[in-house]
Amino acid sequence: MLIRNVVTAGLLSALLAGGLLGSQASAVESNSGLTAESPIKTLRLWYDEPAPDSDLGWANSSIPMGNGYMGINVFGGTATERIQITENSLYDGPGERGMKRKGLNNFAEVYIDFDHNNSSDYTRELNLNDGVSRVKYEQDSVTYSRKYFTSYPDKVMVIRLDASKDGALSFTLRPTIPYLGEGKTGKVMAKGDTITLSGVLAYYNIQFEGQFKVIPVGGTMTASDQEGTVTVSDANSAMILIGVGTNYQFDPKVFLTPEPDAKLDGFPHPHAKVTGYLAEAATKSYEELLANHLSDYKTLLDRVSIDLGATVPTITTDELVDAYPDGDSSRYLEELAFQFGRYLLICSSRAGTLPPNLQGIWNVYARPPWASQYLHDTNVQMAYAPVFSANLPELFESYVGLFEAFEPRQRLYATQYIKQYNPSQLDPGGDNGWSGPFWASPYNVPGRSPIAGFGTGCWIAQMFWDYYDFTRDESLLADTVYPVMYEQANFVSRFVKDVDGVLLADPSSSPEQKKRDTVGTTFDQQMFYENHHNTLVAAKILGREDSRLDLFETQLPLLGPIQIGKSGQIKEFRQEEYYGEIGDPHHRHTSMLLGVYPGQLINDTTPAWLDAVKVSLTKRTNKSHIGWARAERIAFWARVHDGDEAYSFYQDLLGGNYLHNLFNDHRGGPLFQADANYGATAGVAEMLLQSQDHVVSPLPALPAAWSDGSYQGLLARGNFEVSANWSDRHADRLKVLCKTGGTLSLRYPNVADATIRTQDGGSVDFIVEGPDQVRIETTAGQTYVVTDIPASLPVAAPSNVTIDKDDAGNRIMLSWTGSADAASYNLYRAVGNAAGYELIASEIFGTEYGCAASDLNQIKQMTLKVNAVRADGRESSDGATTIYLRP
Ligand code: FUC
Repeated sequence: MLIRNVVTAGLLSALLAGGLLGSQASAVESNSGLTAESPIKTLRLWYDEPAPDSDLGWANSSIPMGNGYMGINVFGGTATERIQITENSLYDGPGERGMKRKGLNNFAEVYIDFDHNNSSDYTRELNLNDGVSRVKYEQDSVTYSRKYFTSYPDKVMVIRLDASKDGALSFTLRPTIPYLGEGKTGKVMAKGDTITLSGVLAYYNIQFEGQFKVIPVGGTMTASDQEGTVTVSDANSAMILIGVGTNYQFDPKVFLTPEPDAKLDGFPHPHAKVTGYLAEAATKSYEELLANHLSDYKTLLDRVSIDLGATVPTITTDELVDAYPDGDSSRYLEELAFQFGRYLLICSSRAGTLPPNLQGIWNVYARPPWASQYLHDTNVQMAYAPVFSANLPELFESYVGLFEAFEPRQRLYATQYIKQYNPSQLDPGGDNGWSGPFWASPYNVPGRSPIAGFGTGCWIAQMFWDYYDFTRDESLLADTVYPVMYEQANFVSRFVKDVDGVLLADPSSSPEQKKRDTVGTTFDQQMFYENHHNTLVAAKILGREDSRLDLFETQLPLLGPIQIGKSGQIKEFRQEEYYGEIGDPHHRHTSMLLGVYPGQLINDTTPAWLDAVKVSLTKRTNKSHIGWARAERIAFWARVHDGDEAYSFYQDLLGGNYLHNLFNDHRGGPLFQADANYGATAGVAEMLLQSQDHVVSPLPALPAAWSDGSYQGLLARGNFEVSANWSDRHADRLKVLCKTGGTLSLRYPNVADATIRTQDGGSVDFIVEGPDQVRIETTAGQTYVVTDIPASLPVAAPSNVTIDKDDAGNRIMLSWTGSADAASYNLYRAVGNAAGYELIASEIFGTEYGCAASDLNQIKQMTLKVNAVRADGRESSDGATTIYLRP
C-alpha cells in the first residue's frame, strides 16, 4: 500500500516540549518564520479580533478546521465563544429549486460563555504547521488561552482551556441545535460531565447525535439538564471533547431506495458510535490526543513544503488579504494559500467519511448555496485536483467510499440510457457499465442532466486512474481502479454512435453552456478518449485480455477527440467554425481544454494541439471572475508552459476571491465555495511540477515573480517525489525520490549535460533522449540528484506571422516579425486536426517565405508555424502561428 511517513519520535517530543506546539505556544510567539523545532516556515492565519458573530463573520472570518467526521468554524469570542459544527451527512430536502434549496444542514452551534467583556491583547490563529487553532487574551490581569484541534485518529474535536492563574477559569458550555422546526426535531440534555444533543431530520429520517464531554482540572462542575449546559467554576484548566455522528452509512441501499425516509432504514442510531468515540478519547490525556493528531496531520502536511522567498509578515491575515489587490502581492500569501488548500483537503477528505462537497465540510446554513452538492462537471474534480500532485493520495479514499455506494445506482441508469439512446448496443442482462452522474448528494444520484454530457463519468474515472498512476500500487489498480475505468469504458463503448466513421456522443453537452443536447462536444469526446486509452494501458499492466478490450482498441482512433477550428482554436462544439460562434465565448467552464488539464491527451508530443489550446485560452480571456474558473486557468496556462500568465490568474484569484479566513468567494455575497481553494493548490503544483505523458518535468511554468525558491515533496506520475531549488529562474538542484522504481524520464533544459548522482554520490547510468531529456532506469527507494545544470538561454520566438498572398493554392507567401536571436527559421505545418507539426522548410534566412507543396491545393485548413533557430542550433520553444484556410 501507500508509503506513509510518520512523525519521528524525536520531532514529536521536541514539539511537545513546549516549542511551537507546546502548552505555552501562542499566536504572538510564532511569527518568526523558521523555528528551531521545525524546518518548515511558520504558516499561520492570525487576527487581532474575534470573527463577527454573523453569517458574514462565519464566511469571512471564522477559522475552519475538520477531521472528515466534522467540519468546524471557530469564531474566537471572549464574552462568548461560538463553534459551529458541520456533519456532511446531515442533509435535508427537497425544498424548492434554485440556489437556496434545502441541502446540507448546520449540525450544531456551540457556545461557551465566559463573560469576559474587557479583554485586551487579543490574538487568534490557525497554525497550519500543526493544525491547531489558538485564542489568547488578557482579562482582569489573567491570560486566558484556548487551543483547538480536530483529530482524525481519535474522531473528536479537542478544546483545551487554560488560565495563567489557578482557579481563574469559569465558563458555561451551551450546545444548541440550529434550524429546529423545519422538519428538524431534537433536544439537548446534560448529565454529569456530558451534554448530549440529539434529534431527527425528517426528510431522510436522519438520526443525529453530538456529545460534549467536559474534563476540568480543579474547581467545580455542574450540569443543568433543563438548560442542556455544563458550568465549570474556578478551575485551573479544562478539556472539552466533542464527537458527532448520524445513522448514515456508505451503502448502495441508500441510493437504490427511492423513498427518502426509508434510505437509512436498519442503520443503527449513532448514540453507541458517538459514545464510543468519546469514551475512547477520554482515556487519553490532552498530550496523547495532541500527539495522535500531530502524527496523523503532520504525516500529511509535511510531505510538501514550498518556499517562494517569503518572510513571515507581522500584519494580520485580514490586512494581508486586503493589501494583495492593491499591488502588495505578498509572496507569503502565495505560499500560505498553496498550503491552505492542502490543509482544507486534509480536514475534509478522510477515508471512511463523506468527501468534500461544494462547501467542503463547512456549512452554517439550512439552505446552502447549490445545496452543498457534489457536482461532477468541474467542482468535485477540482476538489481532488491537488490530491495526487500535492502528495496526499490516500485522501482520495473518501471519494472512493461515496463512489462505491452510488455506483450500483449508476449501473441501472447506464442500462436505461443505452436502451433510450442506442438500443442496438444494449446488453439485456444489464452489463452496460455505469454512466456518469452530473450531480449527487450523499443520498441521491438523480440521473442525467442536459447541463453536462456523459463525459462526467470518464472524468471521475480519470481521478481513479491518477490514483494508481501517481502511487503505482498494483493491487489498488486491480481491486479499485481498473473496474471503475473498465465499466465506464463499457458504457461509453455502447453509447457512442457512428456518424460518418466517427464515434460520437449523442446527446452531448459542453458543461453549463446554453447549447445543450447536441452531438459530439469536445468535452465528451476527449473524456471518452482519455478513459478508453487509460483503460487499455491499465489492462496491459494487469495482463488482462478480452473481447471488450479489443473493442475499446478499435474504437479509440474513431473517437475524434480534438477538432481545430478556423480561428486555430480547440473547438468546443463540433458545429463551431470560428471561436465563440456557439455558446458564451468567455464562459467560466472551459471544458474543451480538459484534454490538456487535468487530462493528458494534449501534451508536449502534440505541439499543434498545445498551440490551439493557447488560442482558445487567449480568446476565453480572464473575464470570468468566478473563483474556481480562475484556479483552473492557472493550471491550463501552466500546462502550456506560460508561468507568467498562470501567475496572473493566481494573483487575480488571491486578490479577487480570497476572504479574510482564506475561504474562496465563488462570487457574490460572499458565497463560499471550497473548490477554488483546492484548485489554487493544484494550479500552483502544476506551475512547479508536471508529469503528463510520463515525463517528469520540474519547474515547467515558473513565473518571473518567483525567480528564487524551492519546494520539497511534490508528487509526479510514477510515484516520484520531486524537490527543486532554483535561483534566477534556473534550477540549482533537482531531486527525485523513486518510491516504486521504474523508468524515470526527466525533462529540464540542458539536463543531458548536468551531473546526475544518487543521494550518496554514486554514479548513475542514464540515456540521453535529447539535450533537455534523460531517461533513468531507477531503483525503488533511491534518490537521484541533478546538479550543475548548464544555464539554457531561451531563444526568442518570431511573432506576427501573416499570409500575404495565396496563389490559388499553389504557393503561399508568408512574412513575420523576426527574432533577434535567429540565425535562421524553420517552417512547420499541421494539416487539419493534426496533433503534431511536419517540418516543411528549414534554413530560411529572411523573414519572408514562399511556401509551395504538391498537395497544397488539397489542403482545406492548416496551422503554419515559424520557429527561430539560433546559431548554436537551439530552436525557440515557442513560435509564431497562423491559420491557412483554402479560399
Ligand atoms: C457549477 C459552476 C458554478 C458553481 C456551481 C456550484 O455549476 O458552473 O460556477 O460553481 O457549479
